[in-house]
Amino acid sequence: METVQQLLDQARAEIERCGSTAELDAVELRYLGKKGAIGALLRQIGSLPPEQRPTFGQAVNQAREQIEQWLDTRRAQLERLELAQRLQAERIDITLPGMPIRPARLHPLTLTMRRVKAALIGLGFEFVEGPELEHFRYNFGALNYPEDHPAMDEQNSFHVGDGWLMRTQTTAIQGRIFEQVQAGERTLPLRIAIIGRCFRYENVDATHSHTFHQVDAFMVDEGVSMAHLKGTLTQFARMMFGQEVHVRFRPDYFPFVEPGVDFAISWKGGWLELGGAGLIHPNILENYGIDSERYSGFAFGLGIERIPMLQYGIDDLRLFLENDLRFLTQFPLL
Ligand code: FA5
Repeated sequence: METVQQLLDQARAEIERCGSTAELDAVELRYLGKKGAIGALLRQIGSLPPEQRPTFGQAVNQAREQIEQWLDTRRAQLERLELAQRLQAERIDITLPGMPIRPARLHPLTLTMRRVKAALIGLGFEFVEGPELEHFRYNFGALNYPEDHPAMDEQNSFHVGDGWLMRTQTTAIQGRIFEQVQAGERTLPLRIAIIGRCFRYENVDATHSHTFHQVDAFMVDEGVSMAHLKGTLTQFARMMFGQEVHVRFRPDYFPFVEPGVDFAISWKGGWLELGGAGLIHPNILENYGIDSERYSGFAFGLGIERIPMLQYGIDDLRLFLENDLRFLTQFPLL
């Protein structure tokens, strides 16, 4: 009997010392498990004199019930404690302000292209789309390039094969539109504009990229002259840069215009070239069956990147392609 009492005292002390339900499980196994201390006592019964066996058996059974009860009580305490600890650890402070959702914004080039588009639509141009993967026939062929013109050199284009290349200029749309005129799908007069990506095999630097954007616009009607071109580009420049802006036209050569000019605007005491322009070469009109005695047209093509570069003081156009948020988030939302 003394051993049973000792066992009980020991069990009670151990149960009280348990700091977690896991420790309690281990104690339970040591006393009540198959190979536990209670089982060992019961197995001793056989070695006792028969008259002692019932009392001993009863004492051991009572001891087991007692241990079970202590275990239950202690388990309930420990479970409450552990739940409280978990709740504390996983606590969510619902009074903290939430994570702000950053408003999406438009890319500075998109902002610029929207303004360019609005200005030209305001001047009566209809915007059309053209493919970025273009055929040599439209990118160069239809545009009156002499056979050996250096601009057609492989160096300047990304050739895809079978006469296909990534368009190097949005002027490539002209041949497609003139074909529509020839097919009777469009009628003169025309006032067409296109804006989009162009690609050139370039040595990339702060002002030249392999991928950039252009806007082209052209008009064909009876009696279209350089005066219309200059008036249109002057008005466009005012809409984009303000009433005070000055424009400059200087002679330049492009195979698809005659005469050809480069177009610049006044900027910070100097001039900034935006692109090229001129009267559509009569050869092109004639190639598509348009009577160049009766009809004439002007065309211009401008780089887009230059515009936000000078408006926002950006000195490297590669920033437009890098998609670095530190750069992109500096622009107005709209
Ligand atoms: C042209 O591309 C002609 N198609 C423009 C034209 C249209 C002339 C209609 C006459 C009539 P140019 O190669 O100069 O011309 O390019 C026009 C503008 O596109 C340049 O002034 C520049 O602003 C921009 N540009 C050209 N190449 C790049 C480049 N690699 N990276 C960034 N911008 C470029």
